Amino acid sequence: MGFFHVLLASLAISRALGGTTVDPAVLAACPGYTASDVKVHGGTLTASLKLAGKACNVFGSDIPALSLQVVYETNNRIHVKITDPSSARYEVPESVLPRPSGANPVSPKSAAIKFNYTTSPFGFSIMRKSTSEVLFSTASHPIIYEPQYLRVKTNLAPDANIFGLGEHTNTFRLNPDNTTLTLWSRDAYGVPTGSNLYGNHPVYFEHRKTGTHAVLLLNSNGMDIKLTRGALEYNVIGGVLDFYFLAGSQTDPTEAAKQYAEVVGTPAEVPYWSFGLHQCRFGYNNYIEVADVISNYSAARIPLETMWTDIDYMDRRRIMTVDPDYFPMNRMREIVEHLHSQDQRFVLMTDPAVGYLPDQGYGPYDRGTADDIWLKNANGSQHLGLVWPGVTVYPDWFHPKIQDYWSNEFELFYNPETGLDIDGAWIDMNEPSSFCDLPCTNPFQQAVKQALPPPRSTLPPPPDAPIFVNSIPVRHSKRDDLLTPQYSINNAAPGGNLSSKTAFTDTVHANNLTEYDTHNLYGTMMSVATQQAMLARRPGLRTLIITRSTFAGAGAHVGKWLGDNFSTWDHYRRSIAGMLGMATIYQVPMVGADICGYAQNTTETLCARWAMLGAFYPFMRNHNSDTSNSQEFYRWPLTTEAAKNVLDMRYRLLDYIYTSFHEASLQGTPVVSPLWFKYPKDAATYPIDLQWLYGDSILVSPVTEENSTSVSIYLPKDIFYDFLTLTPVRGTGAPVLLTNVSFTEIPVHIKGGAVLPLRAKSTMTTSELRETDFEFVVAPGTDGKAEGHLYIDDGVSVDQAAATEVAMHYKYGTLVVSGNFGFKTGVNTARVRFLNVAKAPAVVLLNGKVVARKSVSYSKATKVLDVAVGLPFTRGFTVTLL
Ligand code: MIG
Repeated sequence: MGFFHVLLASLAISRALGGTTVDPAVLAACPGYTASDVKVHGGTLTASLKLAGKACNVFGSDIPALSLQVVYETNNRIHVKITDPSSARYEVPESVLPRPSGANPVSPKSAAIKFNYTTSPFGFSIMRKSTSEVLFSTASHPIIYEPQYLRVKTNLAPDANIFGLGEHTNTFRLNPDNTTLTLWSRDAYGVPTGSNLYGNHPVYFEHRKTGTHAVLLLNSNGMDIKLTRGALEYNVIGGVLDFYFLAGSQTDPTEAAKQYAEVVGTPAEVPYWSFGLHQCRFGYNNYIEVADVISNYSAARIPLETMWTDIDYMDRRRIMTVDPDYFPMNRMREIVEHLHSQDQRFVLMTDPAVGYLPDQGYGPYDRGTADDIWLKNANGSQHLGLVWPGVTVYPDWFHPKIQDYWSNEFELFYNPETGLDIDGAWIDMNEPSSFCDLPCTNPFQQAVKQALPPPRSTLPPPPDAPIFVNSIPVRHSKRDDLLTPQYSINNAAPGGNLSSKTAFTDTVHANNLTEYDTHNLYGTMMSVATQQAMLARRPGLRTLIITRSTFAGAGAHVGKWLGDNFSTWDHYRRSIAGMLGMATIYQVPMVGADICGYAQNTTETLCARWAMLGAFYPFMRNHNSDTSNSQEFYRWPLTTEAAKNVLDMRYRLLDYIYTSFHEASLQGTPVVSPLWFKYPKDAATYPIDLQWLYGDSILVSPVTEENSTSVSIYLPKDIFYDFLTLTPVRGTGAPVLLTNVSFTEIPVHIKGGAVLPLRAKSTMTTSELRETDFEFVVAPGTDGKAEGHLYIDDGVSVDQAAATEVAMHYKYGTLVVSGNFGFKTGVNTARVRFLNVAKAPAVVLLNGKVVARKSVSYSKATKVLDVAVGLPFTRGFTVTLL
């Protein structure tokens, strides 16, 4: 450290714990680059960039010459890449994130945005052509390009609304004043606001009244992104500058989401059952407790779809084993068989770290060693970490044999005949996490003891392993310092070191890639390998995989939970922004926070409120830490009732959200979104992150304060309908105070303009739900029209032989349901409910025939007209109100 202090002091840089700040005078002396040799061919521009003066060498040596490549890849996407032609710098491998094609550039004339540049000093900007607005501009901020430091700064409008740059627990709309977003995967217990968390998504959406656009910096190195009023600044410790500028749209933010999905991939479809209720906890002590929870849910008549088991099941915390005394295989198999016989499901946790247990007959270690697939130290030895089983090795997801290894381990342990027939996989600790504080100074045995939970059996002595080999910095090359680069990102891990509590950054993957460059990809690569392993076990079947660490593109493979939150009202509220970040911005829509809170003790009312809020996360799971009081929904009367009430809503809406997911998988349309997505011109919606839309048309507005039975919600100028009473509510673009919201109710509104496909009743399992009739709720908009979609398939197959795709259109008193009914549901349409009907129609026609009086009912009080239909859902139909 002393060496760096001297060095850095001479550059007038302070390297405080918690990030590096640079003296503005030093930056002002940076020369930037001059562009020359500019060549334009249709939608492609290339140029050479030469250092424009004396190097400033802020955090290393300025690279004297760079290459610029600009491609108008589509009418809405410009790709700007700046590389060092003299050396192959690390770039996010195509194998991890395949790039969209740039092979057929479009003409700049047809593009919605334009790349402009200045030659000397070189700077560039992106302009929306239709309005001439500058969306991004490096003007007056010279680019800095060094081996381990990249700096790009763009001007922003002072009132810019910026979203994204997560994972974080900040407000959804980022505070533009002095906010630093640090991207470096971290096991972030307690998900502290303002710190780097598990996932990394270097993309932001900027929304203005005049439009929404998006910017992705496709780079997996550690970085700080700093927002100061009027500017956004990237400080990156490696890789290349690889920007995608997305035009988005002047009118519809959804276009920005779709364009982002074109770059990182659209979300994976998940099984129908995965929208059921999931129950989990860390600290089920034995198989009997697991079985009891399953029984207690059914006794309480709360529909439990999937039971989960945390690392408790493992033998001494070793993956791919069961504890022979507490979770014996035959009993665990009995549980899985019981669940499956009841149309319920089972998910288990798998960690990446494998116990370092040479010569002990531990198959996962021995087979991996035989295949040589572990992450390596620079000297070629196995890199050792400290995780649940004690000393561990880490799979290297870049290794050519890794998929076979991982699939084989899944096949052996999760074998339906001999092992645990899981329906989905839960993958944790994949930042990757380690319990070691660099440089692992605790006496090793102490560390192992601290790492493990209060023993319920006596721990074996730890193996005699050379853990401290890692504490001596090993230089990767003369040039790069992989352990302590000069620019220190604001990593919140103890001591702030990049290698703290994770695999060391000087470790090496196959192809000589370093952990320094690829750290942020670890969780996503494990996700892909796990998806493939699950597909290999059950060919052709979709699966549910929930990961903790993600990078851009992860959603194309897996879902994610938001990590170790607390059972607090603050984390209850923050979870909404967390969900919106993942689902709306990052294209990871299968997302939810731990309902009722993970660490600390929840309360009856917090858990009741959270059950209801969490029913409108796409992924609904109650999960708890090992040291917290039990919090299954049946534990308290209010919570039980709240959960039942809201699961009734969630299950009736299940096909609606399933349809939304299907559309997302095709186009990247968000499954949940903030209000501003639907009301982009209404500035009052921009900061709102305590209300959201579940699917296109369900507005969720939970009570947000402890002990409160009221909530002030915002209703834009539009028409809404109370979800339960179906009565119309006019929004005026002002706050509305809702009072007397009991602890078992959550305010939910239908946004006018929707035809909702609901199941006529909820059920105890999603299998039974699929056998339940439909009903359609017609909720006209202010223009008197409404529409919706319904997509149905078998719910589990990757490739569908047949699907039902139906559109519902309503206008001027006529509902038309039409489409393709390829998938046979075997159910009927029970009824159609028309909302906001001013007076009972004289006659109702169903497919042109008069409907009998007794099949029509009208309520003056609610203005709801119910029409019994009773037709098999095998072809379209029309209902006309005359
Ligand atoms: O070091 O498996 O975020 O959900 O219960 C903690 C035990 C490891 C962290 C996960 C949490 C899980 C816990 N895990």
